[in-house]
Amino acid sequence: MRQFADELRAEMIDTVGTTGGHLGSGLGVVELTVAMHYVFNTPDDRLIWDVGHQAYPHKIITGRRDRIRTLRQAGGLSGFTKRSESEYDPFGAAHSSTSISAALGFAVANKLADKSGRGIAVIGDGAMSAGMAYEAMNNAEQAGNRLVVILNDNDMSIAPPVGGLSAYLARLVSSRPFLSIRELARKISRKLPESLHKAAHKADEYARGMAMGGTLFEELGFYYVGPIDGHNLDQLIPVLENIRDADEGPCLIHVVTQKGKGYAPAEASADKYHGVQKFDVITGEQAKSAGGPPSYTSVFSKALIAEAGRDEKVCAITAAMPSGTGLDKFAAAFPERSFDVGIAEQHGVTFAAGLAAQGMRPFCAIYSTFLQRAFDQVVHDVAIQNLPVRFAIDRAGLVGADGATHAGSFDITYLTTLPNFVVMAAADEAELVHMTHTAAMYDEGPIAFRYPRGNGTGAALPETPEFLEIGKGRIVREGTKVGLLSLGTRLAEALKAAEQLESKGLSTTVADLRFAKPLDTDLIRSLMLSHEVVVTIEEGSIGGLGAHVLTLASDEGLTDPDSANGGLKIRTMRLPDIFQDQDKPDNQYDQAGLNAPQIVEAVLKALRHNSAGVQEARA
Ligand SMILES: Cc1ncc(C[n+]2csc(CCOP(=O)(O)OP(=O)(O)O)c2C)c(N)n1
Repeated sequence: MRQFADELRAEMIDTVGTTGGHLGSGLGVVELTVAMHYVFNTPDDRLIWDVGHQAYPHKIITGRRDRIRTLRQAGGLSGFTKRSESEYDPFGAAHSSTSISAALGFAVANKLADKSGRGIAVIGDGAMSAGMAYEAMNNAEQAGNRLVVILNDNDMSIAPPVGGLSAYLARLVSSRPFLSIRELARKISRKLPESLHKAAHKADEYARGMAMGGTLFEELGFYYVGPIDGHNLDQLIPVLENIRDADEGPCLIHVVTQKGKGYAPAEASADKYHGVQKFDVITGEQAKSAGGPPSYTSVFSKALIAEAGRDEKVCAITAAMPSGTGLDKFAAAFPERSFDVGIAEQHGVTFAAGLAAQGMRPFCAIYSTFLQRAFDQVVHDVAIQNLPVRFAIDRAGLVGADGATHAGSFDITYLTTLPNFVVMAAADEAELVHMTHTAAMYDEGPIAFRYPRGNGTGAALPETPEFLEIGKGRIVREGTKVGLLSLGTRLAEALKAAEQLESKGLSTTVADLRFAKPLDTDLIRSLMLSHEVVVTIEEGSIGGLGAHVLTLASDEGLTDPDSANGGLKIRTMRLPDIFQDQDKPDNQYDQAGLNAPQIVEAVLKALRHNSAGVQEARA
């Protein structure tokens, strides 16, 4: 078993060296993965990895070794667990803290069907900071011994973990030595007759309660076992076997592991190689990114630091993503105005609402995909009360290797539907600086601005940021026949398309709308009245800019045959109505049909439709 674990670890290091991806978390659970598959009867016992980023060793030993080097690439294995990939992935993930709820669902379904399979959740200490984990534990009783929770405590989230729970787990670990085999035997021996065992168990709990208080998990109705050394197979296997054979109610096994275990460069690095580029296995040196313009994240981070320097009410909130959002730099500059709330987007948003109601100027920096989790807080706590919370929405649009679970597809749609909201999208990094400033200055209500993953366009950054007039776009290029209404960073593609259209004799206007809400109705109306074709382009799902522009046009009768511009043709370009798999972002936009050639094609098609198409249809 030891040798098998060592080989698995080596295979994983070699793989991620060639693919890049999540390394530290998987290295930390190599022994746990081996032990779980050895002891439990997967796939009938449903093994659910929280987040799923630590599941590479699990993938290697569940029939996917031959494809493991396709991880995170087009057509390859997902970087997370995925139901369609294997019967050993009973539940897909990528957003955190869902595993206990899902495992409970499996356990209860089996109970109802009188089947023996368990729901087994493996959840990290970072993921344990989210409310959902507690909501699930609060209901766990229903599952009886069919629910097993393995708390994989490596004392790390992506960044060091934060808050009272993390301190509590650290106290639990430091106040109890790892259980010895003898203690284990005493604690969970099945050899005792049931009644004696129950009495012994009660006495044991009582004694422990006297000494240090029952653990939080015991208070929630779990049978707590731990802490256990998660790299010691001689300890892991008997514990898991005992739990497997126990008739005790829901169990929580507290396993202590080390992120990055067994690979010196990972163990030595501050983030334990949570997510890495391809790297040299011998030296651990990661491939340098190609260089080029600064990332949107870093431009935002600098811009916000400048705002906070001018205004002491500016503060910032991250939900466990300080480096991903650039707020690590903000925290270094303004530690007392920076808040990492842990993986707790919902709490983070309502916390920001409270700060705003008390006169602060909070910036919630949350990826588009993770803000989804806090939608009701955005509606109920922020929008209805019209509180000036600023939302800095990173990773907007398609994100590449992380695939559908991480795509920022929906925020334009879900935010523009809310009364009171101002919603902006940056076309380049200079615009991002203006938008950060505009958000800082705007106290009338909630305001959001979105920007993509990756490097900017190389646009010169403004010395002094401008306040953008709310609800006003800008004309970037003037023409007469075709009007391209762009929102966000597709502007570059819209400009390329305009060049190509011009070369075909189609004079093209390009507008950068800046605001998805409120819409620049004057600009849109005037374009619609003076151009033959108007096309909206956005990096978001159906229901966003395109829907609002169409609604405006229909409300004002701008496309009616008897209107001033009767026969106007409007087309909307947006993300397709599917969950797109991982690929390089450029390819993803190609598949989505949002690159310059496809914009040109949409315009030509609209014009053809005008002459041949419509007549054909009428005939
Ligand atoms: C809802 C949500 N917010 C943020 C993230 C980003 N994220 C991915 S892994 C991770 C840290 C998880 O820490 P932990 O559960 O302790 O697992 P470890 O990586 O340490 O094994 C975070 C914050 C996420 N996946 N889901």
